[in-house]
Amino acid sequence: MTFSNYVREKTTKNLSDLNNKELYIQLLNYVKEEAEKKELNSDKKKVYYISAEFLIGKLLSNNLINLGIYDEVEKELAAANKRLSEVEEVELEPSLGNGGLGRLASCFIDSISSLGINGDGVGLNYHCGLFKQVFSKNEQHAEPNFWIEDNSWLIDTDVKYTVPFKNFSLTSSLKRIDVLGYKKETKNYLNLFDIDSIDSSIINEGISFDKTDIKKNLTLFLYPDDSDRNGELLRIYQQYFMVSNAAQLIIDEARAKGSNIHDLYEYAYVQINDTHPSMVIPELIRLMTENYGIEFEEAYSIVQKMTGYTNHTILAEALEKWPLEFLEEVVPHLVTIIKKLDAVIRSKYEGEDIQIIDKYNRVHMANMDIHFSNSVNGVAYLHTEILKNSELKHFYELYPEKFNNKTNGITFRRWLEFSNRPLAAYLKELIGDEYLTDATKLEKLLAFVDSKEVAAKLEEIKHENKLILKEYLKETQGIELDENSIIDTQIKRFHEYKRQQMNALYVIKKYLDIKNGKLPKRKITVFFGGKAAPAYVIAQDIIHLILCLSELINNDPEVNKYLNVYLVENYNVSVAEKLIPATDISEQISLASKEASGTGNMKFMLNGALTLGTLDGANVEIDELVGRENIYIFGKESDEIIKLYETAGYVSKDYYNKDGVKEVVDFIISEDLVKLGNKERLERLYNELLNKDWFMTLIDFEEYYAKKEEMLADYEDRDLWLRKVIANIAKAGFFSSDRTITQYNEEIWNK
Ligand code: Z57
Repeated sequence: MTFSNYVREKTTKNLSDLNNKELYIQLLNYVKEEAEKKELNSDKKKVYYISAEFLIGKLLSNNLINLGIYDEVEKELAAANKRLSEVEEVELEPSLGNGGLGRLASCFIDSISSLGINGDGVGLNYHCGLFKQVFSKNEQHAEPNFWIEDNSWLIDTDVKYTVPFKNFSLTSSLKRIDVLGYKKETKNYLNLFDIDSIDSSIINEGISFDKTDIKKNLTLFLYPDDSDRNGELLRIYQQYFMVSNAAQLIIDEARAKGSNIHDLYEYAYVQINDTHPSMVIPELIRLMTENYGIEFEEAYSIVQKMTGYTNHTILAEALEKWPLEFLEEVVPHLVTIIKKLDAVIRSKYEGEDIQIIDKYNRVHMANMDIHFSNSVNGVAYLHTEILKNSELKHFYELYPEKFNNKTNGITFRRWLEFSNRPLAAYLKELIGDEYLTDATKLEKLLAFVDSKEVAAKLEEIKHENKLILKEYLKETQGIELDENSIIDTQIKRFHEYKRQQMNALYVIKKYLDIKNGKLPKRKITVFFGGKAAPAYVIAQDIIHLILCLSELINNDPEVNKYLNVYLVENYNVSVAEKLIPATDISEQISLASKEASGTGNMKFMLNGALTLGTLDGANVEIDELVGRENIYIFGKESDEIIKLYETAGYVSKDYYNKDGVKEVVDFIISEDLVKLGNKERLERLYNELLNKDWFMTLIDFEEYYAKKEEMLADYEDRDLWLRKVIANIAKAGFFSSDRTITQYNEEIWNK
């Protein structure tokens, strides 16, 4: 049934009689009914992708695309004088993730479903999700983001489990979201566990709330840390609640299919996304031994056959180590199992650094995962090599067969087909639509690298996307974008290792250049976007610096003709979908060895931006695929950086004292800037850069500046630039999450 007929049947009205909100609700129900008709995937073995985060983004358009009815619905609406893009605006964005890790999980469930694999996501239904970022006085403030409305994609079920804690038990309730594969007859679920007694009235100002009453707060908020951690009890409550529900679901579903538990590994595979779900290992063992009379040794060897651990970082602060006393306070029944697992390892192996419980009585979650799973993977080639050769060296020596790489990927349905309609349409015209199911087919574009016509068309599409972005930013953020400027974008969580502060130093240098009469050939617009964990002071200071620079530069008539700087407010998936297609320069400038993979880098490449980056994470693979002539690489390499850490060989003052660096860094505490901001913040950041600079901002600054100048010069050679653009799009196929998931499926889940 067409959408207009559906609406007529449900409401006796025509599309033109409904407003955007009403249309949204009708579309939501229409899609949900279509989804209900789909069968679940039903292969004997089912994958459970357990993750504390699923940064799914808005679902309406994604579902329309996967159902194959986006164009049709758009046309029907247009005929009624309605715009689908305006209806899409009505949907609130679910914010169940922080950044890359959560977005990866969402691309993965899209691909699992699109490949027809039997695999669900399992996580938590945070009522406020990640905080909403608001700027005032050039600083970030955090506010709760209520994203669940009466009409939503969540589907109630009557699945309930009892989750035991030390002093009480909680009853869960399971909410589901349909995960529709691209043009597939079958579907999967995203399972989000929740409790019915959440009480948002305990929220004080901002996102502070009473941490003590678990019944009221368990799934109220997502922890706002990304690649860094806050050791709080509530986090343990959340994690255990998530995995106990997951483990009970897994066992129930396997039993329903005939498992006698001794053969559980034939019915289920659990992918552990970072260490947040690691307690699923002892919890499965606990349930098997307590409820099904299985011996401890057999229980852990069953679990060992059905779990895999994915590592997403080498940053020590992000590797979870829970104090045993915290676990005792929340889940003493699990501590019993963890201690037994620790004893098994202690009796077999000597090395202190591979034990589960260390001498300070902290439980190393990753260590438990590595011993009691059959697969350990990194998320990009370089990252996995670093795990094997340095971070997890001793584990690799013990279990070489467990280690494997799965380079991350992104779903092209969301990150091309939906977010860049003009490019997707043109690609279809040029090379057909096979790339939607076999992304390597994008290589057909290579035949057009020298085509002036294709180059001109791609240039036109980029311009069109800049105009779409301009309208969006004007409406939502009050920003006046110059669509004729070069767009240079760094969007990701704020973290020192990602070095937004180095980009800010570039902005300062450019500002000083312009003030000194060294003018750019063409106007440059620098975009930043990202949130900082509220507890991460230096990251907040970096945000402050950028907001101050933005105010200074955009209001200086001498400068704003050549340079604009914006930090977009509340960066999220929806903002990314607009910024990426309009961008020319993709900033991927992390300190080499620190960014496990990155996935934004892949999205930009696919959308025709060129990468300015270090040889870090998946940039290394982009470089290899496109060739050095199609990417802008600068900076020290990972080996050298790792050595510098080992020898404490980096002294930031040595770099600061070089010509041309000092005046740029000093500008942070100049009168011009301090008068726009908070002196304490700017001085703290300045002192950090001078005296510590743990993530080595200054080590690559000069090379970074020079490489960006080269890039800006190349941009003026339009033929040259667009040839590179074509080469990048053509080679992006490797980064489809369909490729990544095919590898997980063949090399881990069904090995
Ligand atoms: C997170 O977003 C990532 C790693 C973490 O340990 C945590 Br906690 C959150 C990111 C990495 O920083 C990215 O480099 C990577 O691309 C992404 O995970 C997905 O693997």
